[in-house]
Amino acid sequence: MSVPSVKLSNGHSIPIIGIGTWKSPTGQVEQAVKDAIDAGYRHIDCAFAYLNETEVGNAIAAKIADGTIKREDIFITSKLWNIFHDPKLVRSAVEKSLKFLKLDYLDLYLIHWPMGYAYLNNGETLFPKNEKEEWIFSEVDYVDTWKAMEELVEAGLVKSIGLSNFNSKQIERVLAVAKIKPVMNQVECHPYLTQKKLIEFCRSKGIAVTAYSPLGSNDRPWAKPDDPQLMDDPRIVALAEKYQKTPAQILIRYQIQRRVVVIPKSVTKSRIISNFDVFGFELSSEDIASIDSIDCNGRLCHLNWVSHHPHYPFGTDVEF
Ligand code: NAP
Ligand code: SBI
Repeated sequence: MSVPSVKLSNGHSIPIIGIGTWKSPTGQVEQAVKDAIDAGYRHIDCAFAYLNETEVGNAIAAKIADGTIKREDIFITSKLWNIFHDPKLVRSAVEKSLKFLKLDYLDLYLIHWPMGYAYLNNGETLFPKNEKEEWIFSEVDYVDTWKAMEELVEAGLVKSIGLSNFNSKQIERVLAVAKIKPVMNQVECHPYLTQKKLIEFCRSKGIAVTAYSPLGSNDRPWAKPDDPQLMDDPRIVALAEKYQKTPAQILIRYQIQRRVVVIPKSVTKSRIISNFDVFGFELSSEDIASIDSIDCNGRLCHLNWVSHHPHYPFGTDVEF
């Protein structure tokens, strides 16, 4: 069975479910991506900053070599990390990801965050801070980064370009300069943060949306023991019982029915398989509405330690 897909504004299509790879350990991600491809996934969400693109690339190469897939059968996303926002650094940044992933093109390349960080130590420092542990940012405006992203499409290194973690005002600024429009905005999205307004806004501009942390990212490094766990939420658990599915399957199916691309992460083979088994049932419109009503502006990837950045996207002055 081919994976249902979402059509992008430039005519390319993205499989509606992909496997996430943030926090997937280097010793496990290669097998996880092989398991995902064997289970039917045809979309892998990667990023330079995850520091595991070499192992993801090993898995893709192995699955091409053993005949399971051809390059054109699989959709690979990577992301420009915050230290590479200077237009002069953009091409070498994508070339690093291409080399790690052992690919000659990416299907989608995203500006990972609107916030630029300083480029130090030949790019070895991903989270630059001074001796007082204060963040060091870069002056670059993401609209200038966008113009350099466009050159990657023209050079044939990437099929599509897009954004991640951009708010509506930041998207408007990109659209105002864009010769090639962003096809995607990848943002945090789950029942605690449904992103209704941002999704509507993106769609009105022809921009598709990918939901990251769709299961509540319980392995995020800053999670505290008492934080609410989305997959244990009684409202999600009740729906799982009603449909005889797992809470994760309910959360993934919710996004699919809203036509939002979804990228659950797992390195556990049984979960990789069950998370993909979401095409044989349908949530009722009442149950979708009940999930919508869970929204509580519950942002997990808030990055509030860089909220003083001039391009921090989640300020109080923006509605969405
Ligand atoms: P997530 O997918 O919401 O949750 C991952 C966690 O859920 C892991 O601990 C995983 O455990 C567990 N899990 C997976 N399937 C499960 C199941 N069926 N039952 C129980 N637990 C299950 O979190 P995420 O990694 O934050 O988000 C997904 C992907 O989105 C990332 O990996 C990354 O690719 C992308 N992302 C992008 C951004 C961005 O800024 N653009 C930010 C965050 C995330 P195991 O792995 O141990 O199975
Ligand atoms: C990293 F590689 C390191 C930290 C970190 O925190 C914020 C969330 C994020 C990100 O920027 N993109 C992710 O997928 N996770 C991340 C990634």
